[in-house]
Amino acid sequence: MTNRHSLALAHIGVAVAAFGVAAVMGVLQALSIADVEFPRRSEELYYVSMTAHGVLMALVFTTFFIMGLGYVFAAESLGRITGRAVGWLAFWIAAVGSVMAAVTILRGQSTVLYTFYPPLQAHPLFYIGATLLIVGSWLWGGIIIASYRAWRREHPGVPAPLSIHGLLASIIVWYLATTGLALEVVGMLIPWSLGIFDKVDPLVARTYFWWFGHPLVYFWLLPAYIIWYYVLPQVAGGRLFSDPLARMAFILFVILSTPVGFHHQLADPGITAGWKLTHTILTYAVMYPSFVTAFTVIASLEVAGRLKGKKGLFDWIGALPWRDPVFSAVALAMIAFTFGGFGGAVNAAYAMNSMVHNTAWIMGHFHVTLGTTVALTFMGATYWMLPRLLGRELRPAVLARLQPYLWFLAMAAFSTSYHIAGMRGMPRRVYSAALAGEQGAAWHGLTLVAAVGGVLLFLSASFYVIVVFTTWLGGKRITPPAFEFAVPLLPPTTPGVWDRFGLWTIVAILLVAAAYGYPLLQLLAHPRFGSPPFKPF
Ligand code: HEM
Ligand SMILES: [Cu+2]
Repeated sequence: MTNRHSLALAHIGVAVAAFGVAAVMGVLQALSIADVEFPRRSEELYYVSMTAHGVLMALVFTTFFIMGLGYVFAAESLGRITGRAVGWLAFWIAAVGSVMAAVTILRGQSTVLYTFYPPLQAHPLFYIGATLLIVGSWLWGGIIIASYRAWRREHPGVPAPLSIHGLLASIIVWYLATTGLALEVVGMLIPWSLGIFDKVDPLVARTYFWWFGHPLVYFWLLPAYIIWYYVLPQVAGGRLFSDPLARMAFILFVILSTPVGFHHQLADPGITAGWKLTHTILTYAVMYPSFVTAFTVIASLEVAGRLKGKKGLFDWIGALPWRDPVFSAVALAMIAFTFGGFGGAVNAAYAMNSMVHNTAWIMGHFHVTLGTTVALTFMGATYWMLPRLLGRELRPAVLARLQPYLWFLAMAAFSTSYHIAGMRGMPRRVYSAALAGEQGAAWHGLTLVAAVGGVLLFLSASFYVIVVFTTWLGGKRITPPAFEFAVPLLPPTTPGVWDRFGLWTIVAILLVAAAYGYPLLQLLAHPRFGSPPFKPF
């Protein structure tokens, strides 16, 4: 490969391949839950497949895609990737780690679901593989930071391009998040799986996991927000409504995305109500930058419609390029987030959480947020990048055009039915809703609708994978279009308070220390008994 974007392309290729494999598993799970028979259906296959689906989608697809996107932004906005050779090393470390983890899952030795809560125990190579994926991503973050610093030396006194501002925010969030994960995996799970410790404390492990698990969602979301702020208005023919608001939003995520993890542990013992409440309040605070994002991006799109001469209250919406898959994918992803955000506010509320905790509602929720807001944005970003990276036209164009709409409609069926089933008490992660007797009969219709949604989602996923690989191998050659980014209505001239990354990182570290220090000390000081490992199959 002589393409100057080969590093980015390699990452995107792995991401799309992981997505494709995981999509097959997703549809099998949806059928199984609805009690639809298919060859070799079994409990074991269901849990093996769900572990693979969750890990490949939530960890491999997202991380590789974000790394690829980061290299594109560094090359285009900074004009450089400092340490390309290290970039390839990081790619191979992450790829080998992902394959190691995937193989132990598919061999049935790591059926621990993507949250890998102990005392469920996986094969040591699962934990080591996951660690390597993270190590690769750490090196990637270092390369982006090094590229930024080299650019900075040549451009003193100007604010970083917005894509890089957002990317640096994502990387800081990622380093803060993965510190928790490293404490859990390296400090507890790897030695335990190797037999060095015979017991592990599930509560401490879960606390480290959610220290990682919530900012993880912002590590997915912030790169999507970069596309919303910086690419979408340009694709629509508009301007970025406000540059400082965008910069502020990214910094608020740096500060607020981590000290909120207890909202996943509202039902866990051993953490006092006061700390749970503190994290809940911070969770509501971290919704604010998302509201700012929705406002700014929609205003930017309105500018696009106005520039096309629309004067009415809503007629500018029809003037947007809904037939362009880059636009439709990203815009539908944003619409999905209004539902996702609503559900998230329910999950975070102490009392309402107890109605939906660990029910099918949760998987309805994260398929609209991660599975649509993030994933559909990444699909739109793929359609934006591929012609520019490869110098080829998207092909087959009609599949690319249909794919985002099909995903959106299929997800509406899939996710809405699981939300309702969850409110009727259906647990998540169940092999077959029909097993629950009479109660299950009440869920069965909903799970069937969800299964139809799952099949259509799979169809849409196949369209995406087909478009990516057909374009890559056989798309019509064109002069690559330029990477163009949205221009703010009022471009910034000097760096402001939101450009002070060093300061905000310190604030973020202090907040994490405050939010986790004392509760963790309490947990570690309790008399602790620990649990021996369990392997369900
Ligand atoms: C073809 C499209 C998809 C289908 C049909 C599908 C279907 C499913 C089903 C049926 C489950 C099982 C939930 C349960 O029993 O509790 C599941 C779990 C999950 N899915 Fe998807 N999904 C799809 C796409 C995605 C995407 C795009 C993502 C993220 C990028 C994603 C992330 C997850 C995660 C993290 C889990 C949780 C696994 C666990 O509980 O350990 N899915 N999916
Ligand atoms: Cu969370």
